[in-house]
Amino acid sequence: MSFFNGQSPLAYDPEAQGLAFRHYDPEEVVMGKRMEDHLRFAVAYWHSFAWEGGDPFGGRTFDRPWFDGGMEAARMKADAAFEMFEILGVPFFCWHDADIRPEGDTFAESKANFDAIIDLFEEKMEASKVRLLWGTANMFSSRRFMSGAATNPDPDVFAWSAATVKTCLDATHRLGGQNYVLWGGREGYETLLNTDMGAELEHMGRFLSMVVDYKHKIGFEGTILIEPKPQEPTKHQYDYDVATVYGFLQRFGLENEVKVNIEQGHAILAGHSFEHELALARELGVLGSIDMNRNDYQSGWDTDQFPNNVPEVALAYYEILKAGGFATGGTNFDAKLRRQSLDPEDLIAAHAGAMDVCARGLKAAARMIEDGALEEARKARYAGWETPEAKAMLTSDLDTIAERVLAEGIDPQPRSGRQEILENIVNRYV
Ligand code: XLS
Ligand code: NI
Ligand code: NI
Repeated sequence: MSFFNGQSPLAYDPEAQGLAFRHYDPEEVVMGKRMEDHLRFAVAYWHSFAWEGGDPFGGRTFDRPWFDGGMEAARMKADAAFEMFEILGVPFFCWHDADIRPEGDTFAESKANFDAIIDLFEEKMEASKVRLLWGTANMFSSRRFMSGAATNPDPDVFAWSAATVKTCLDATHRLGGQNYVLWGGREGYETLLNTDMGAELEHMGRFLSMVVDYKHKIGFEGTILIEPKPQEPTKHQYDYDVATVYGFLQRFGLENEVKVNIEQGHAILAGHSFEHELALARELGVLGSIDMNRNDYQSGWDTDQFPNNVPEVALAYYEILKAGGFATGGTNFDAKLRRQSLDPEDLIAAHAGAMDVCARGLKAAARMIEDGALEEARKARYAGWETPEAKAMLTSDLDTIAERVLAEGIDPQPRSGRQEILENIVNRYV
């Protein structure tokens, strides 16, 4: 049975009027690599197949045949998901445990449901080309996690969370996942009046260390990723942004073990741009993967819209290309339809459009790099640091430098930052 009305796989056809890719040609070579291998697209199971279209003022708007039901419904959902992967030709997908299996009455029952779906995925993945970009655990939806998972004041929730991550990491390993993601969920707090912040941070650090140890124990070769987000669901989230996460990793000696999964919308919520977060992660050596979406600039919450802003996406891929591209990471569409977009066709169109936007962004980024004008200008701006006197300062001390300023009569002359000229260069390509 087809959920997508027998839709055939989308073709690359720049002239097409209907459902097709107008810019994404997986085979096109960009800077020596196939576009598919650069972008490494993934569909997010939760938004596309588990989300019901609710908002704070109203519940379910979507009508999906798998919404109410147990294992049979979960299998139907998997059929629809794999049908869509095939139509889009995406190389990857991502899941939380809670997206793919019905919750049981006990941990053991939930685990049995989960393992049965992982068996099904294994079969389906053998029959198709799609692979797992990452798995993760949903440790925020159930009321059990209302005060956090690893940072919960109740040690039984810590234990439950450890068992959950073990189960999800085992499954990710079994399916050949490229990464394993930990997004903070409710690792944060609502009020300091009831919170022991020191204990919570300590527990979170221990928890992450155990995850890393377990990864090595089972021989999982993927990357462990943390996904920063500043607020929502809790008022104060401990994984605020890339800089905060890096400080945390350093504190627990994990900066060479864990990388970051950066989401566009989370960067905006943190008061940064996407490219800021990407550039910082690259400079710190922790750039892992991206959650591609678009955030509303006025709302103040995580709107998870499909991307449609080519200039923004181009600057993001510019930073990724400068980092040498993805290793185990990829472009996961952590994006959902608007709740009035009811039809199966909307889901296909949303992904196809987003893939085209990313393709345009990638191609523009590659041309900016090949053109070299931006990097030349950046280099020229710092050229003064190439001189031996300037280099010597970095291993010198304040009084030696002060003496030189007096002796040589140093008198800095301000120079233009040329921002508008550089923006005009970017505008040639986007
Ligand atoms: C929520 C996060 C979530 C993670 C996976 O805001 O983006 O979807 O990507 O848990
Ligand atoms: Ni995300
Ligand atoms: Ni998000």
